[in-house]
Amino acid sequence: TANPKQLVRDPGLLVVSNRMPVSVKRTAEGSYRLDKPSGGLVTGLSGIDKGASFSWYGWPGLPVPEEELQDLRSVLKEQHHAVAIPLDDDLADLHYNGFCNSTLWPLFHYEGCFSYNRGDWEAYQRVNQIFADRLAADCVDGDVVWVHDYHLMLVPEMLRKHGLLFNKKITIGFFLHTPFPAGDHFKILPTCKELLAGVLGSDMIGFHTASYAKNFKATCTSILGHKISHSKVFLGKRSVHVKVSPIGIDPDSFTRELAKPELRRLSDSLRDTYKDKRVLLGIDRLDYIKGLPRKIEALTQLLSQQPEWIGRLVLIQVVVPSRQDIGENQELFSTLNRLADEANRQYGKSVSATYHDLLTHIIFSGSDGYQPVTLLHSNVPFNELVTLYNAADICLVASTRDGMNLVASEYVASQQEHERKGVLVLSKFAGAAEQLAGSVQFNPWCLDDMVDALTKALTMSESERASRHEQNRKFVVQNTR
Ligand code: GDG
Repeated sequence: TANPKQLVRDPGLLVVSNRMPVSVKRTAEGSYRLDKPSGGLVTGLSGIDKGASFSWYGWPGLPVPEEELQDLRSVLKEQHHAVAIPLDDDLADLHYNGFCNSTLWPLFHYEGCFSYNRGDWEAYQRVNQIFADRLAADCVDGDVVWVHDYHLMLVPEMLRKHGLLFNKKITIGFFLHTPFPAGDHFKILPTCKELLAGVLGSDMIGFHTASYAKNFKATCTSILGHKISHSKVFLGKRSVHVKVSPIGIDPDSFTRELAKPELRRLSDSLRDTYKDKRVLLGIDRLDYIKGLPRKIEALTQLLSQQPEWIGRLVLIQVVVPSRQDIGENQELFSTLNRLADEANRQYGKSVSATYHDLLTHIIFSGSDGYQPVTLLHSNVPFNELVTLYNAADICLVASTRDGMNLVASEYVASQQEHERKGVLVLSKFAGAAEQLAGSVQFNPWCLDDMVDALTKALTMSESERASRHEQNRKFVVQNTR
């Protein structure tokens, strides 16, 4: 069912992910607003060369009636290279909140809240088929289709079948942004075979780390019986390349932001507010994989065991709202508020408790009292994000599992011109730990280990900070996106 109009365009790159690079929001007046979502996938892919034949396909995030979608289409395409694949609300819910985020997300992050039901799986198959059908209709000979992440693992094989049917020569890539778990764990999933076969419809499959790639290949052998080599899975007549390509950031965008006088002023004000204190910084989506409660618990334990840091050490933790329909995330938010209140009551003195506008509020109200934990439940604009990265002495990433973690690299990029050379304290279960060897690494399941890592970072000599930073910097500037 190819569209004849499409046949004349030049071959190009079609990126596909669950969501488009912009989210569509309905305004109170009934029109639509387009927002840039915060999240690793969109940041990671924002450096793609968006030539004339580039399109990014995804679900718009809300049901849009067909007649209204027509108006949106040209804005999406012209301004964002985006193509909306509409989904029925109930189907989208079963796919996204059901199979994607109640089954695959916890499974891939080794979380015990994993659940499975056939209705969600059917919705997952249906959504993947809708995506594959749409792509097949739009593809022309020579196109490269690059499918992203755990939401769309069946699309490569579905698309390959279409390609064979219509004799179109397309190249299919797949990249997984999460960890790929060990085979013994993956086979908990009743539909593990179908998912593997779905991904193997690709010509090339990419992972952040060597261990995810190794797990994937081993699983292809143990579950499907395929032969493998160092970088290939063999499927009879065809072979699939398996590649390790850790996602990078654009360090220059941080350097450019840091050079702006307004940013220097904000960063200096923040440093001035905390001049007699050390600042630990966390930037995470609200998600149970990010180890957020542990960060507050580690700070509290450190203050109790080393009281000389009371009054001299603070944690500023940005918690970006995310996947708010997930029950675990709602509970997590209450837990975080409770832990922060307890820490502040136990060790803090005379400060106002709520912060709305991050920088102005911190700068103007933080100086006279002591609030060990400042929790900011909001999305912060890019210039404030860079200011925080730049002004913090330590960046703390405590994920219990994380595909890569771009925050770690962004912190390093924002400390480049900095005389303090801040320390990255990084969970050994974030993919970034395989690359950022200059970080101080710890096991987030062991609070004592985390406190030791923080203590090491706080007491490290200037020369060790500089050499660790240099090791990290080399990776960040060489592995750009
Ligand atoms: C998934 C995987 C993998 C966050 N808050 C704000 C903000 N952000 C930006 C950060 C960063 C991105 O969002 C978060 O990326 P992460 O990699 O840390 O985490 P996930 O969203 O879980 O991403 C992850 C990634 O995909 C890429 O493959 O690394 O492992 O889970 O870029 O800067 N940006 C702004 N305001 C915020 O408040 N402007």
